[in-house]
Amino acid sequence: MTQGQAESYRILHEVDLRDYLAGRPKLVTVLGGAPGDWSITEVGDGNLNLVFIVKGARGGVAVKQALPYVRLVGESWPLPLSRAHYEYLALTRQAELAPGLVPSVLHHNDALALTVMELLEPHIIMRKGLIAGTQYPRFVDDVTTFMAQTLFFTSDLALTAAEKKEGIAAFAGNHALCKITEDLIFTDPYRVAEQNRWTAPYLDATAAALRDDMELHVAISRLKLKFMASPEALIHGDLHTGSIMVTGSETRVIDPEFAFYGPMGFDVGAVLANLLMAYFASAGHERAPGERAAFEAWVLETVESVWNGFARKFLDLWRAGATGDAYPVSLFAGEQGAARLEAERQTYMQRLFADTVGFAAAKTIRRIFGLAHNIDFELIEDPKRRAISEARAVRLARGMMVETAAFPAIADVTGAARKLRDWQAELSG
Ligand code: SR1
Ligand code: MG
Repeated sequence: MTQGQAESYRILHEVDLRDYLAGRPKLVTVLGGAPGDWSITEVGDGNLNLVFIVKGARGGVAVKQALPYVRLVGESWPLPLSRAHYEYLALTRQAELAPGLVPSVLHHNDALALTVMELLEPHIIMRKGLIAGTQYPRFVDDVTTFMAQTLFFTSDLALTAAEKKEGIAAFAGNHALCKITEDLIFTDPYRVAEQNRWTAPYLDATAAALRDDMELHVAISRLKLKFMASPEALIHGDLHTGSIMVTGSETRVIDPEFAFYGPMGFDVGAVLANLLMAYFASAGHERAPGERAAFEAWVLETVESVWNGFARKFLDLWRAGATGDAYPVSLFAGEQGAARLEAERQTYMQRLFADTVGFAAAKTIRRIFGLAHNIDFELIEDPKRRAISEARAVRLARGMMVETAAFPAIADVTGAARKLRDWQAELSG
């Protein structure tokens, strides 16, 4: 699968890419027809990479190539090409652990930082579907299976201590991508940073308040430390709704270039935060009051089902066969041991839920005050309407981060979101 190690990196433009693919017999077979007739379109709308859709007479492929810099910002922000290697490693591992829930890799070239994957068609980026008000009936079951399987089977509950440490080592070099998260999510939104932006002038006072809010600074710093110092499992690392492709009947998780061994709650929190942002953005997309009420109810039900489904599946895996070195079976013998271990499992899940709530809050605030925003809010054209939706999300997020104990169950999160649906923030300007 991996080839071309001797090759040196160059950015592949359309002509080079056509030649490159034409030189790989397996890919020629997938595409079919004459290479000169293949259509090649660059469609990347993410923050970091080039993405090409290539179509031939028989089929299509998606080609992703890492750039040596952050695409969103430009060459002034260099970024290691090695992220393509970690993404390939993660995709391969996730495909073993959650078959059918990630795109299959057809070819990878480390030197070119290039990966060729199956073309997902007619899948769309879930975030775009949510903005359009579409409900996805497969999503809960698929995303909870993906998270339970990938997180449980790469944790100390399933792995031996040696296997786990090998896993940590294999991804330890992906620290430049972790640093992006450490800066953009856990630091910049809470201080003056050149790249920060928000819906001005309406959120000027809220942005200033975040910079002075010491309770929030303590809470975000605790979360940052947890992110940096808790190698619990192989996490996707950027599991927002832009990293999920869907149809009515299929779900695929894409883009794990931020993967490393980190806290599980960071992935689960990312999914919940992005659903909650879709919920708050929805008011800004409605053309008539109440028009999207059914969709909004579905989003909140989905938030609840994602946590509940994930927790149930994770616990089922743990009960069915904990092969890892954590919680040795020999320490929990007999009926009394079994009961005590079950109580401990519940305590573990409660702690994981609190992490999830905190990380979900962090993922929300970064999208409203940091560098990288999301189109759920950005596509609300009227800035005042956008600011109203964003302010509701921020109010919930601050509570979730600073008073996490006030959200002991997922229904507390959705209940608070529901109450904020029509809250009128006092805006600046
Ligand atoms: C500079 S990269 C900005 C963001 O894009 C990615 O999708 C990650 O979320 C990252 O934080
Ligand atoms: Mg991405």
